[in-house]
Amino acid sequence: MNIRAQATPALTPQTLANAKPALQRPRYDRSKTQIGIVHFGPGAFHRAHQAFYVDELLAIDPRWAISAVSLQSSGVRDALKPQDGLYTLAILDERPTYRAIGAIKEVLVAPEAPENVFTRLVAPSTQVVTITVTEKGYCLDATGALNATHPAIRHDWSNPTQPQTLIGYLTEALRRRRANGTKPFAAISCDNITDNGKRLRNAVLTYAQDIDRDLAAWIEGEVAFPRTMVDSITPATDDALRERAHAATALADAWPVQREAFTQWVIEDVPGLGPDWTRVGVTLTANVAAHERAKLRLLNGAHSSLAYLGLLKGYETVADAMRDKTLAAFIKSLMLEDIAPTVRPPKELDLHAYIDGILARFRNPAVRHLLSQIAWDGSQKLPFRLMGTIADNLISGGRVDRLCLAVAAWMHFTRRQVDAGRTLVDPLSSAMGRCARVRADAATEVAQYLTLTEVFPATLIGNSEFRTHLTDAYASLR
Ligand code: CS2
Repeated sequence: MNIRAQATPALTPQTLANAKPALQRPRYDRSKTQIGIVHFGPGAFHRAHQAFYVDELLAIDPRWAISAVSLQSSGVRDALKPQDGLYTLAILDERPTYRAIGAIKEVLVAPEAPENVFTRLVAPSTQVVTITVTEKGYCLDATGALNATHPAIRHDWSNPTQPQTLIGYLTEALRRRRANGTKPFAAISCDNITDNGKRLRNAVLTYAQDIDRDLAAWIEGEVAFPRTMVDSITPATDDALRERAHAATALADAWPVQREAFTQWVIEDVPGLGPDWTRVGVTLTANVAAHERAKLRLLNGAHSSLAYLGLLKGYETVADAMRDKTLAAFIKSLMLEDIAPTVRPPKELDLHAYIDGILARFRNPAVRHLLSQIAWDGSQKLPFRLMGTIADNLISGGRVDRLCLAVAAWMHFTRRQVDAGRTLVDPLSSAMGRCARVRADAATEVAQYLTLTEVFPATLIGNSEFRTHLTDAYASLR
């Protein structure tokens, strides 16, 4: 339903005062905020997570408003520009709450006006760049290094002042800042990638070295690329949310976002992070790795396992799948017995309580999280979420059969999608489609998937114990 078509005022700074009291207003004067952060990838997760923290921050310090940059599409800009960047954040609990987020001052579409993006990136007032471009946005190869054969990276190397990629934009912006004598910004990856700060840093350094070795050396010595862990379950926006937000606020919001009440942001404690993030509940620590490993392997590993197994059983949402006692028990055992032993949690984290908390979050009936959304981009997610755990268990003698069942479920999911003529949302959809079309015995079909070296590390491809467990799991799901 197009809510805008009704005689309902749209959410704007002017109409905000007339919204129902249920809509929490920004606790600061937006007209007095200045842009101090550039964000790449203004998707739902950024707007529900980092922008929420910044909205809290602006009530303390007006220097940290966001200029959001989309590297591809204009959808978010088209939706938020008429709203002057305002949007509704629905916090999904037994009684949902609604909050007008004012942290985003503008949304730029890089291909339309790249120099506007660079103006923001090069401004001395911009001290922080945050990033949620999803795993595929970094243009990395199977080893986590910059993919030098990636067409967009090849383009940027040939046109370094007119880039298309995140890596290209960051490098060119840093080149201009260095040329102007401006201190660098901190580049803060907020994507679900193992050691995200280091992988981003290495990708930028590899890219920069091919352009200007002195620039690369300056970046290496001067630019902070802190590691982070981010967490909040953020279902994609749908018309049901637009209608709920409209009913609760009496305003029409073209693109509200929603998330669970739980949110966590852990950033590596290094100099030059811009604002005092701890004032809004962000954890600064030297030991991000422990938080990240626990979250990526336990929450995200369980999420992907539940998604593919749940979809094969015909469920639609995470909560639906968790109501299946067999599946819920499987996921709990997978987490407690197969994944937890590979996690070295922060000393302050009670792992069992953490796992129970994740399972409770999965069961939350107020959060309608589509399994099909989690199933997107499996080729980019599984290496971080399951393959490392499998590799560790093969070395330690831990169980891999249940982990392999999850991987086999991903394979069968791709086959079902292809057989049904449904879209495979994945950067490797073509290669995965070729695997899915093979009709042979289980071992042969599995061997075809094992040619996907972006998904399966060489150590697993060459491991006969892994191949046996994976083939058995695959055959059991046929
Ligand atoms: C989910 C994540 O869609 C997915 O792949 O597993 O977005 C998950 O909801 C977040 O990482 C939770 O913090």
